[in-house]
Amino acid sequence: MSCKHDAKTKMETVEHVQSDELSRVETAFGVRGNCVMCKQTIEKAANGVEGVITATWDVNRKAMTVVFDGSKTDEMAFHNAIAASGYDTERVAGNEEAYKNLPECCQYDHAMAMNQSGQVEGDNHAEHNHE
Ligand SMILES: [Cu+2]
Repeated sequence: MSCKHDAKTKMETVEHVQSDELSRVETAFGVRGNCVMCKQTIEKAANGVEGVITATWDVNRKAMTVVFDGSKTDEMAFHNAIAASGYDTERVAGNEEAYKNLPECCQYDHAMAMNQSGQVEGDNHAEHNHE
């Protein structure tokens, strides 16, 4: 009773050789937003930038960490891409039209603190006021 594992392993492992010429730059900056949907929108925008390696937005800290190829792009490209999707960054205000088209839950407070150290202020018990 032997299962024949005849599956032909024809998967050639493609090795992505990381060239040393790639100038890997890591940076972090504040981006306003509310929730995981914001996270998707923000990260999608950042991942659309040519030269991006990784882009992660932290919902608690309201902060973006991006790693990119510095020979292809620069930090401002990420600020601009994220702002174009409707979100405020530390340096570029979010596009108003895009902001208005965000789902209601994502229409963050423009006065929100960003790029926080990680401690969330204790009063955030998410008591939504139903009118
Ligand atoms: Cu959201």
